[in-house]
Amino acid sequence: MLTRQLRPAILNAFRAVNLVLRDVSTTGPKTVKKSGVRLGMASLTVGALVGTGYSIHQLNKPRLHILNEQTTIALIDNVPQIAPTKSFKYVGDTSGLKLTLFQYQTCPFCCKVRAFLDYYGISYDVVEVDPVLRQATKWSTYKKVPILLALVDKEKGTYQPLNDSTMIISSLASYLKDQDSSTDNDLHSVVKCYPSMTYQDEDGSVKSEIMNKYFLMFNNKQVRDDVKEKLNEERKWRKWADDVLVHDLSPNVYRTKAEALQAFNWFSEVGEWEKNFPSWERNLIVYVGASAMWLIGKRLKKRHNLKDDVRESLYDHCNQWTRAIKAKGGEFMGGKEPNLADLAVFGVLSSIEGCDAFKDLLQYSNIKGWYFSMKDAVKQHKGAAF
Ligand SMILES: N[C@@H](CCC(=O)N[C@@H](CS)C(=O)NCC(=O)O)C(=O)O
Repeated sequence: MLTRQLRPAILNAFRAVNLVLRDVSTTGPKTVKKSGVRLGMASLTVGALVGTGYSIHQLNKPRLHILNEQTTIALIDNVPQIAPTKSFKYVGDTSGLKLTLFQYQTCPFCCKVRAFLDYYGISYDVVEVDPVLRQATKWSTYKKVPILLALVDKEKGTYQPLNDSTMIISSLASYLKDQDSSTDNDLHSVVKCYPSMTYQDEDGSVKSEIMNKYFLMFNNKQVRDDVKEKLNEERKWRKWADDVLVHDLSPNVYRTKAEALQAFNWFSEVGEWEKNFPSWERNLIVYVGASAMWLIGKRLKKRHNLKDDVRESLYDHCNQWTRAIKAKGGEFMGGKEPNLADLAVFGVLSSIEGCDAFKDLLQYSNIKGWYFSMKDAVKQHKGAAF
């Protein structure tokens, strides 16, 4: 969960370390090296604090929306060949898709996409992105993860990039739904149904919003009223996962300094940072990241109106979710089988599985039964049958 608030803090610290390394390598006598290291350490601390302060200031600024235009994510043919960090191949995959997911292993939005792909048994490659330098996604103008690349023309080497977890899931679900029908169906046509609308933030930076992203596309087919009702509910809870549940995560996993450090060590373990990044960089992300996120977590708690004891907000929201499932009488929100809302909520929660907050959540809320049924369904690719 390395968010946009954390990047400036780590980047400042990263620059400070570069300064240290430069000083040490370009100066001769020991005394000069020592002062270089001291200067670097001071810069690292100041850099991290300035970055954190700036990030907190950014959090408090109101957003200004000015609509500009609508654009579709274009097809591209100039993606550099990046070796995948991992590959997941499912024997029964009949989707015909060739996908590469650019991700951070514990980003809740990336976890949502993986939950979807794993549940439906769709094969994919993973490229683990360095959260500080983000070298692996430099080819894209989109500055976040997840990004999913779908190969649409093998001969020409043309790819369809998909940005934003919800848009990725909606477009793939819409595309796959029509696979067995006679309708002429290609991924780029589906993507055209999810145009981006750009607007300007107060600081002048251009941001974008993806339209229709919670909607599935039915290619002009008639949808029965009872199905429409189910789709409305699915959409409502998918949005709830993004707008409500996800905001419980940071204040909970970074609640104390010790928990923040524990969380970052777990991110490092599952993201294999020791293998993927140099150890000084891994340590920098862990220690500066944990301190910065501990501070930022407190601001996020206020911003999202979480209870004084942030655990209570997490338990309340998870109990709200399980109550809604119980009221419908099924095992999942989707009934006997999970729907896209189940997969979204599961994906979001799975991103904190190794954190203390998750252990507490299992113990003090009603989520455990549903969560492990979901985990089982995803692990066994139960959706592949549909
Ligand atoms: N709405 C997006 C949010 C994606 C997002 O915020 N991702 C974070 C990581 S959890 C990110 O990439 N932040 C920018 C950064 O780390 O530099 C989605 O659903 O995919």
